[in-house]
Amino acid sequence: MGGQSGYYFSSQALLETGWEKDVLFKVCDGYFESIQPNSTPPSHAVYLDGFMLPTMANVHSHAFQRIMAGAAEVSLNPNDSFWSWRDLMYKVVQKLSPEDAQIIATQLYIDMLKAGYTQVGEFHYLHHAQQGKSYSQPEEMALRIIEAANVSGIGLTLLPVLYSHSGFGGQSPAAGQSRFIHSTESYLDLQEACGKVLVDQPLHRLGICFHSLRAVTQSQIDTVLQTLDQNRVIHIHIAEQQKEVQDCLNWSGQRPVEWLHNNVGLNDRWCLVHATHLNQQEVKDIAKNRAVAGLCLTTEANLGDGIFPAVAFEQAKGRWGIGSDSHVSLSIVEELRTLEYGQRLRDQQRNRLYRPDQTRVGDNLFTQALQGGNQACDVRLGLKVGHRADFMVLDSSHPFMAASKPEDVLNRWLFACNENLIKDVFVAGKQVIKAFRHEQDDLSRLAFTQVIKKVMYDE
Ligand code: NGQ
Ligand code: ZN
Repeated sequence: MGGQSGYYFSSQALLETGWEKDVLFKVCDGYFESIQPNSTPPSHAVYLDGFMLPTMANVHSHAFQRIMAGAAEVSLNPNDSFWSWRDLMYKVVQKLSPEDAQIIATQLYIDMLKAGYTQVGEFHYLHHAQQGKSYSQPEEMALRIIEAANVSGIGLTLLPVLYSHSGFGGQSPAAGQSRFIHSTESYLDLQEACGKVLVDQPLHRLGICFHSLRAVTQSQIDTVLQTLDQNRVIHIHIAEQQKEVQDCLNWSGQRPVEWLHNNVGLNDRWCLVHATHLNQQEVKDIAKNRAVAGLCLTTEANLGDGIFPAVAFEQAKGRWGIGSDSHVSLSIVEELRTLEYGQRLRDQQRNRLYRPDQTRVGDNLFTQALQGGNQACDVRLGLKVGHRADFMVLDSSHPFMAASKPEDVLNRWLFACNENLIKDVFVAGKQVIKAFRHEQDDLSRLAFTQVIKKVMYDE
């Protein structure tokens, strides 16, 4: 699937260098070939009516969990927690067929495009059939994810997950985890199979992924990293819950991020998903080694994880991206707003996440999430020559947009708009969302409705 070629014109566009007027974009085979501010549009250019922004990568997704979003908000006991939510999630997992998984992912990825995400890091661990039985081809479930990405038109950073154990020190997996389990050898086979499928699919990438330090041993991490391509990104869940930090301390005498830094080493290939519970040294170690913190604000709030130390991390010039994870929300607005508001509520102060060279909070949040998302998902998004021609247009009929000066657009959108303002979305020059709609909307929504009824309500 190649990209599109052509000319696009926007009267206000957010380039890497800031807002520019009357910008003419030449796109060649899905990539920006030239970008000219203060241009006159040629008659054949596609005219973009509204503020034009980059789209961004969603660094962390478990597609299948979309089916249970909003269905776990019922108190089952006074101590409901991340761990009781996980028990419910394991029950849902047992019911999903490959067809169901594909239908859920297709609708999810369409909704991501509508939300302004055009690349998704799919942290993929639902590998096997019920009771851990093998499918005839080990990449069966990965193929479903790839097909969903292709039908929707989103770029996929496929992160096949190595998941072998249920707790630190190589504890045997639990029954509820049987569909996730790979040995190091079978994982390397899966990686090879996925690599073959993704050749010649230019929107997609392949990365390496360990579920968590609970799920793999050090020798597994070492073997995988020595065997696979040294350029690939590496994702892991880490330090999300206090219990996980405590279990890691009991096992090793070190905290999770501390252990990873000391025993494996961090660099700019790593995306540490959540990294919620950090001490000051861990903040510095992640930042100094240029790893990305993959923040999933709405899921972390939903699961009661805790508040990421974003002010300290920003001061250390740490890199971070955003992910929708369990998909209780598909909204860049809600992720970024939740990040900033969590810091305000904790500190009882305003305007927390700015930088000396960017005092507009919305602009800083958007820029950092864009850059961190690129690094974690191994893509280059943003309106710049050489980058993939992904972009979105905000609805110019909204009074805040109609009246805004460009420098106020991100703050107005991120802090004061509740309805979705993302009207049009393009991936590699191709329009995938047109006036808030995707061409597969009707079919996909109907199929998803039926899967929800079957899986969640036994209808
Ligand atoms: C997951 N989700 O793998 O889907 C995890 C929960 C676990 C989040 N961490 C399960 N949000 O960590 O064991
Ligand atoms: Zn996750």
